[in-house]
Amino acid sequence: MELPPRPCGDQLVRPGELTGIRMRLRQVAARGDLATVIACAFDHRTRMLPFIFADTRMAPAGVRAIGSAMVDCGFEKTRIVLEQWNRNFRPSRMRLDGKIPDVFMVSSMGLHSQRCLELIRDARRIDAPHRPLIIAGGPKAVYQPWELFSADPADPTSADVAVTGEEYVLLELLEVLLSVRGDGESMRSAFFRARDSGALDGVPGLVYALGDGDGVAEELVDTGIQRLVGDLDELPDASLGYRLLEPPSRRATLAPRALPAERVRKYTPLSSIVLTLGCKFSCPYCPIPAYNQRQYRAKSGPRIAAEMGRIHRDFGIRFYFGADDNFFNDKARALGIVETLARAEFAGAALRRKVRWYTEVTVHDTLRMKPHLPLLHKAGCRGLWLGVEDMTGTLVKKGQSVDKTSEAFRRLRAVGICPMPMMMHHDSQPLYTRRGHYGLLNQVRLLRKAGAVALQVLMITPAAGSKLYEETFTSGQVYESVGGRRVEPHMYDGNYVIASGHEQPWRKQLNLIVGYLYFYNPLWLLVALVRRKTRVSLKPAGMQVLGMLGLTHTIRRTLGWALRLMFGRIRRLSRPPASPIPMRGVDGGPASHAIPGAPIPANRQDR
Ligand code: B12
Ligand code: SF4
Repeated sequence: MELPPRPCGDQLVRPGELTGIRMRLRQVAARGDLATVIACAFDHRTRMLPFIFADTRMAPAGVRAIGSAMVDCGFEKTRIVLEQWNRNFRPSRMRLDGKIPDVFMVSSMGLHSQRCLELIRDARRIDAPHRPLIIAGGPKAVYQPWELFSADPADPTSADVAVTGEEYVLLELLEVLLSVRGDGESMRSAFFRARDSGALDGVPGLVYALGDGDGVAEELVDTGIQRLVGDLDELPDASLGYRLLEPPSRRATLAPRALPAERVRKYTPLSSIVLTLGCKFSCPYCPIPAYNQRQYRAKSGPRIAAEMGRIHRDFGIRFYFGADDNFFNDKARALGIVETLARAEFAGAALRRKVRWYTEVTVHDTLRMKPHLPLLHKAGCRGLWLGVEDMTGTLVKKGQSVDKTSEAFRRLRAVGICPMPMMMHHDSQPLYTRRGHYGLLNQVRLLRKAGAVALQVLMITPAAGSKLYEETFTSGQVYESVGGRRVEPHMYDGNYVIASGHEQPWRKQLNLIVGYLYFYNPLWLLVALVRRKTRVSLKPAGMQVLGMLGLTHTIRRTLGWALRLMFGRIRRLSRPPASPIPMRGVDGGPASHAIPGAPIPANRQDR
């Protein structure tokens, strides 16, 4: 199921409202002394192609955005802990300036949710009177918030509240809590009072539990779909979060101080940065358009230039990855940003001499930008990831075709921008076809000929919040276990075949490996070295080396699964995971974030 939109005309926060809340919180912050730890959940079993290396060398923008918002509002005592760097971190042992923080936040993608629950479980080991308020957020909370709560008295691993939206929702929540909090009262106690008085029900974008036992949820209240901030220039300065990073270590506890600015680049040489959000296409396997309520949001060129310049000045970071869904989505806006970056100066020098940036686009929109590709290069762009999926357009049509894809790739290469295709393997695509371009290897070959510098091949996998999600389960394609091994959340990353109607799904699993081997191998490394005198010089060779190293991890992690698929018994699910805990909206109707058919509690009269 896709996330439902808010009523037409009510999808966006009023212009200036985020700025207003930031100013109001600054006044309150001066009176309090709130200490906050924000953890980023990360399951190290997900480390393989296509993003191995980038996954740990780019401090995620989500936790940084939340940390930046806290500092911007005056809550300086905030620390960001990345499980990518601190895998032994134990929230039960965290102290900031010698005391247990008031708020513990955890951010998680769906595939890291086991680690997220482990962090919540551990935070709950702190005895109740001293326990911080536990707030969960990030994509897991957005699409499946109920999984962050437990109805099991034997394992009451529940967050206090899940934020199903962005920083604006968190700040609204904090404003309510701080307005009811008494002198010396804990944030957790203020939260319970606010919850019980109904004060949270006017903040769209929250899910909280009601129940008598500590952490045992009897029902979940969903305050609805968030309102989105339309003008991304209103967001707090994203560079602030870099000052909050916990230094990498093997300790369970926190260091006395955050990572010094001069050491930030060593651990995170790549910076992910929000430029635009949203996409006009409606690919049925993708949750992004519905999440954005069909809105397209952007920062202005000057704001982006200033942000890149500041991060470069303060932390020395040169490489930026746009957190875009489709950067070229709106040609005029994209051009505006590109033109600004091409002429921007920072500290007396052209910005483009100091920074390089990369992002995601579609083939269709790249061709619409054809005349402007040289300008894109001049603006510092050196690589684009393109959602090619299936070049023939059989799986999904979003304006791509063999000819169009090849043309887009050739044009990018010609101006010195590396095209990086993202492909999606599916049940009906064979490994190879004698004729035509339908086979996976046929397409990999075409892409290589057209100039692809890196490659991503993933199996189509049900994504929570997408149109196809439920049908993939109800049609019996999604596996529960294979050969006695349960399919775990970290396996929903497209690298494992965990949903297929194919009679020999092990073939699909091996096809992914063969597709990669066909692209990343010593022969093509050699070719890339020989042909280094092109506009992209040694980058293809570098990507070959990284690809081969990454592939060893992919093979090590997924080959055993291929064997299970070959010999093991496959058990299938017949329904998507729904909340076992009854869920309702604030008015007692169905909850916006629940899967249809999930239980709705009878209206409680005792609130
Ligand atoms: C950049 C990116 C990456 C990068 C960088 C990750 C990193 N280390 O930073 C790379 C390329 C490595 C990557 C990899 C993958 N990604 Co990715 N990625 C993105 C992308 C395009 C942008 C993420 C981002 O930085 N956004 C900007 C920040 C500011 O937004 P945010 O993270 O959503 O955080 C906001 C809110 O969620 C909220 N929030 C976040 N945390 C918290 C915490 C609290 C307490 C609160 C209150 C709020 C809150 O507030 C934030 C500010 O608004 C998103 C799509 C998108 N546009 O969001 C997909 C996305 C996050 N990726 C996704 C996926 C599936 C993957 C891969 C599995 C793909 C693959 N098959 O390999 C891998 C996983 C790799 C791994 N081992 O983790 C999915 C996650 C879906 C889900 N339900 O979890 C997304 C959402 C795309 C999608 N399909 O919808 N990805
Ligand atoms: S083009 Fe990409 S971001 Fe847009 S809907 Fe399709 S898959 Fe999602």
